[in-house]
Amino acid sequence: MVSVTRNALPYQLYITHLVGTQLINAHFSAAIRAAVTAWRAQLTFVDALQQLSDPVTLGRKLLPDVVQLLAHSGVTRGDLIAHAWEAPCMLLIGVFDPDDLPDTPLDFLPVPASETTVLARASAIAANVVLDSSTISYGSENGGALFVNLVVKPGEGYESEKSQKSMKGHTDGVWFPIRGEQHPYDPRIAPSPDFVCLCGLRNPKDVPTTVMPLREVLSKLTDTQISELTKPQYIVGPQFTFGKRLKQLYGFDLLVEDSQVLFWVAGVPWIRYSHSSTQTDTEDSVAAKSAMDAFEAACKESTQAYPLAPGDIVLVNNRICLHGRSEVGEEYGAKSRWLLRTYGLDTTSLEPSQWQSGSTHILFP
Ligand SMILES: O=C(O)CCC(=O)C(=O)O
Ligand SMILES: [Fe+2]
Repeated sequence: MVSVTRNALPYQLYITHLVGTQLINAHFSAAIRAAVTAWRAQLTFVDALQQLSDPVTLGRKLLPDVVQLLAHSGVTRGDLIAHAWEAPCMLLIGVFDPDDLPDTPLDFLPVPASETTVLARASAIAANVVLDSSTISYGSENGGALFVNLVVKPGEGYESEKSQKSMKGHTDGVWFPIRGEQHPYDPRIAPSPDFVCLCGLRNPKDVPTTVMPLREVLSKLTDTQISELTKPQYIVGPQFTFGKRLKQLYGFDLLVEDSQVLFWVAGVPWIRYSHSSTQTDTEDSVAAKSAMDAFEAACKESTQAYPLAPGDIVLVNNRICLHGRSEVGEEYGAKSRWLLRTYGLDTTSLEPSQWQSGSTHILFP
């Protein structure tokens, strides 16, 4: 017997697992593609665009079709949900055709109304609903827009620079509590997303989105380091995209103290981390800081690259996986890199006050 292992799985099992993963993703991609194509064929462009503004109703509409198409391939919805909580991320290749796009926008908003962006958005909504996830946004990020362009912003200053740069491993919405926990400032504050959905529209230089599976990261740490990361001793601030609005809303220093980086949820490790937004307390936190440094190094060593091609969608599980990206570069507009982003969250246990009033998909705050 060859005793090669990957992530502690015997080699043969590892290969079977890999084939299974790719196969289930391919079935999921094909089912979404077929369901969204059929949906789109019945509508005028204006009606299709209009339906995107109500993701709950659209999701309900698309769900039975996707589930039925999956059943033809021998995949149940339960299989898929289990897979989505097992795999760090799901790469769906060729979900939509990217052949009707204007030039890459110069800002995160607005998302241009084109055939391709409509298909991409409907596909992301379909993917989320099958995973028992609502497609959501936060009122405090980009004005509550459900989808945003991830593009290079021209000009001077921090925002422009950041849009060109690489990103280290992080979870999105890091200032928000993990699902199941309450925010210390205000119980109305909704949880961070379960899934980060990135749709590839353009990526001429194959700049990868990167993912770091948490289990792999943790396998490189000592028990002591893991135990430090689990202690409520870290300070978490809001990521840049949320900061300004949150400060207006709360009007005081927004750092959450006594936060954990690592959580054990029903025996499964969950992560809340961003290099730029997570700090340790001052002098007496040597062990906390060194565990964070080791975590950061382990993330770097556990990085997998996903250069999204136009028409692909990646669903990153924001609890059991970190993500980032390589450097994008200076080019903007024209045919430069362009992703669309939205979020997925299991909202079944949310209180009415955790929604922005009057909205079915924008969370508070
Ligand atoms: O550009 C990418 O590939 C990912 C960007 C990202 O993670 C973010 O904007 O939070
Ligand atoms: Fe991100």
